[in-house]
Amino acid sequence: MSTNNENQTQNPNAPLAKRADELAENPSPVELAKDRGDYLRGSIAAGLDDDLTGGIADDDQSLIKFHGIYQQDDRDVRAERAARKLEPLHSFMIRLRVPGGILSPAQWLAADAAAADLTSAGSIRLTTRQTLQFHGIAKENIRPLLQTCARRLLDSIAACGDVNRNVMCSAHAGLSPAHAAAHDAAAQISESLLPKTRAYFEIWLGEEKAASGESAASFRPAEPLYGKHYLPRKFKIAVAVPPSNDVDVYSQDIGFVAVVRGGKLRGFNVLAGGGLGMTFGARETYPRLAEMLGFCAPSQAADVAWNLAAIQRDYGNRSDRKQARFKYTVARLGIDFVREELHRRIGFVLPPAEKTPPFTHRDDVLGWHQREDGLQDFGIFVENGRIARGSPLMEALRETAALSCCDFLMTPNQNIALINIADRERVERVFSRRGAAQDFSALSGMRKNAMACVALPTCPLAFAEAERYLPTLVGKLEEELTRYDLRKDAISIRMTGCPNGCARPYLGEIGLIGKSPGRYNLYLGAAANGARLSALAGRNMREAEIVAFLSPLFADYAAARKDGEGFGDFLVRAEKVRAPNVAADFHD
Ligand code: SRM
Ligand code: SF4
Repeated sequence: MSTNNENQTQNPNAPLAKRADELAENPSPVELAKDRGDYLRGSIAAGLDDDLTGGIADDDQSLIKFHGIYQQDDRDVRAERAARKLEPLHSFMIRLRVPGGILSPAQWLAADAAAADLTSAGSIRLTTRQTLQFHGIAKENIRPLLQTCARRLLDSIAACGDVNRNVMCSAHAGLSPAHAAAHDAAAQISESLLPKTRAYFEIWLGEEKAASGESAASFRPAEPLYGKHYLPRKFKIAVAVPPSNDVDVYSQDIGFVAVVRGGKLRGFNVLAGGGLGMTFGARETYPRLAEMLGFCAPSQAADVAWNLAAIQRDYGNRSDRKQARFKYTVARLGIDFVREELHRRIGFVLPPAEKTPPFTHRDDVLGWHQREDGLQDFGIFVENGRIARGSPLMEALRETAALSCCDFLMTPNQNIALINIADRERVERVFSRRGAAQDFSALSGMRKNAMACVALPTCPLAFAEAERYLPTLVGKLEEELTRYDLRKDAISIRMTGCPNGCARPYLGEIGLIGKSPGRYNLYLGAAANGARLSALAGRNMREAEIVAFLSPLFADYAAARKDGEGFGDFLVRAEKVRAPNVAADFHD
């Protein structure tokens, strides 16, 4: 596997950061909030009872993220409310933790009820990390919502915050025993890296706090991995099963690539140091692909992940949050140093990576798929992951869940698949009765491979629209694609409202990053299989400029591509764009 990160890292013997139970020098404000937070409690519980405001205190806004919750406000009405001297229209977003993305029918029904009864948005938003979010939750509804979920063994622990986030795993878990074993490994990794504090259970589920609390050292189970200050920054892990790279394994802090022999999971090639976020105008921030560390057995995966997270805990930057992700730690220390440090901590040496089939695609199987074990899966296209209140899809999913005839798999492409179906006709009847049957052949290849982040109106960091606008732009581009007979081609397009990279746009063959309302930077040339980042091709472009820029490239692609060559790969081969050689080149 060759990526544009090779030869990138050196070992400048950077000084050790403080351990997580000590306070860093020049700690960032979030480090101070964690320090004061008493293992993620802060004054969250008291803030919930304060009905003078719809929001919560500053420190608690940092701590509540570790519980999978964000304070937000409706940006569509922010200016109007400010003019009327009202506080912003606060509400909360909750993101569930669903390792590998699979929900039982009862869990789907719980999520559906929570969205319908306890949120103003009424929608379920599937995310790019195989889980779901609820938007528009009033402060007083957070507890009831989390309790509704808990009754079906669902939680939002560590879905956000400076901890290991939702662990992803290649979609279609039911495809083979190797896929199932990979899912088990993802679940074990998730479990082993979960925070141990009881704060979530006390604040949201009414568990009584132990008399002396966790802050009394003698009673404290404490946080064996995270310590008092948790990780310096969010931390992300995915398990990929080649030839599918639907999880975008190179973009993860740690990536596990399944090695399958004779239909059985033999182990994983382990990658470290990927991540996508950057800040405009800050060259020292950049997207970066993960580098290879070596091979481990399935039973070693959780230990390897735990110890890599511990290396980040001890060496990561706790002063500057823009330099705090593991990718910068790996770039600063060098991958060889990280490997040696890992070996020292786990007490054995990872053998070299093993050969795996190349990654060939990242898209989902839409429509019906007959499996070898006789069961069927049904992949459903969900535009940008939004399942709207009262939509035919929402109704059909609810009715199917009530039949208890399948499981629900949320994919890394913001889609959903009903899996493990024995009776196809039963599901088809529901979808057709509810008007939710989809004609997948009518969808263009680009639309099926489009992803947009949430952006406006809820995301406080958005400079431009994404989810609400990408479908319109795709419509305009489809007209150009049709002219060159490319309508069916699977060209990936990904849009975000800011450079943080939530829809993994730097790995889209076409990436659009919001600069300001209606204007986007254009990135081109990422590999179709996700192993190469894209490069900046245009700045501050409006819709007409984007379409005019891409149309001749579509014409060239149609005329001169090789058999099976992806759009991004063609652009690089034909020297229409220069892909960055190393991540630090990204801005040039
Ligand atoms: Fe993200 C922050 C939404 C996947 C990089 N992301 C946010 C916040 C929470 C805004 C905030 O901090 O207040 C967004 C909430 C919007 C809203 O109103 O719902 C948000 N991120 C999302 C989701 C929902 C996008 C989507 O449309 O699906 C994804 C939820 C994933 C999940 O289920 O856990 C989501 N975010 C990602 C990804 C992709 C991935 O993980 O595979 C990335 C790039 C990969 C990476 O982390 O390097 C990503 N989000 C960020 C960053 C930049 C991090 C960085 O290293 O600089 C931020 C901002 C931050 O952390 O400071 C951010
Ligand atoms: Fe918000 Fe930016 Fe993430 Fe989009 S990419 S959801 S605008 S943080």
